[in-house]
Amino acid sequence: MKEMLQYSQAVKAALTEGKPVLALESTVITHGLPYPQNLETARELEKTARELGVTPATIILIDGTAHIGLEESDFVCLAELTQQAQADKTLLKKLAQRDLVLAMAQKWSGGTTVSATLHLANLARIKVFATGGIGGVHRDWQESLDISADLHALANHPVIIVTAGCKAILDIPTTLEQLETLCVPVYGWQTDRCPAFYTKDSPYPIDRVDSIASITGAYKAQSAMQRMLGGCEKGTALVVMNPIPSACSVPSEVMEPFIRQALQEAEQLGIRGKASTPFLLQKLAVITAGESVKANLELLKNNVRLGSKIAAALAEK
Ligand code: PSU
Ligand code: MN
Repeated sequence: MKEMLQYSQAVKAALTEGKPVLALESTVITHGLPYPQNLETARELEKTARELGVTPATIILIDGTAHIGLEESDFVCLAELTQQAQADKTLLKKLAQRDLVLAMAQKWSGGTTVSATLHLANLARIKVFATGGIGGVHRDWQESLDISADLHALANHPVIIVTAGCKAILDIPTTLEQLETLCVPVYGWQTDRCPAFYTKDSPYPIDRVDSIASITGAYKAQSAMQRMLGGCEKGTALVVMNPIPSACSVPSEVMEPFIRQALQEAEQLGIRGKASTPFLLQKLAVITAGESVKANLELLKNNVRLGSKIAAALAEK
């Protein structure tokens, strides 16, 4: 069997030398943006990390191999794949953690969600991961029981993850309750209110942290406790919620009616399960005439900047 994980030269070197590495997810490439904007964004996010002295590790499945960092040839391959996938959506799948094993066996290609990226980043011993927004408890959870596998993965992988809060399409207070139940620490970066993805805040309180040292300190405390237990205890993710920059924040009064409209359309069309999140985000892009996409790109870059600073601080001796 071919190697399951394929490291880019740069990521392999950085990990060997103990230099900082930042994992990046890929559903935004496969399901969030159209070609060529998707790959331009992936390149820009990688560049943002590099400018801060951090090696980016975009994680994605190509022909059943999990790539940990991309080479130029992988970008070329992804360009072809994303173009072909416009006609045949099955060519690029949305892969959550549980989907990885069949995808590897069947040699599928696809974007890794937060749960799958956490799993692969942890396997690759990468400690910090920047994403746009984590999944969570969907608003209709009482009927659908739709709760993202991201939450379960957050409870089981000791990785620092930077996110622009909870996706606004979700039930935010219930998502925060679930994270509490799962013993997953949630920190607000220089804020004590949960950011809501496109909007910089929400009424829901979270623990505030003001320095990178508080985050790396908490991570080191967790690692030390894991060592005391001889590695029997897995540790959880530390979720750092980083608000979208004020200049790009869309007020919730503006966003909320659009979200309700998108949710209503999803219901009418019977969109459920894993199709839900990509459908809602794409619908919002159409309803807001691209405004939501612009906000999404800004918050992604913002998260890569903060994630890079955390990764750099953790790698300091
Ligand atoms: N960004 C997108 N589309 C997506 C996601 C992000 O443009 O579908 C993903 C994230 O990767 C997140 C996932 O982990 O949605 C959650 O999906 P679900 O609610 O099906 O668990
Ligand atoms: Mn779901």
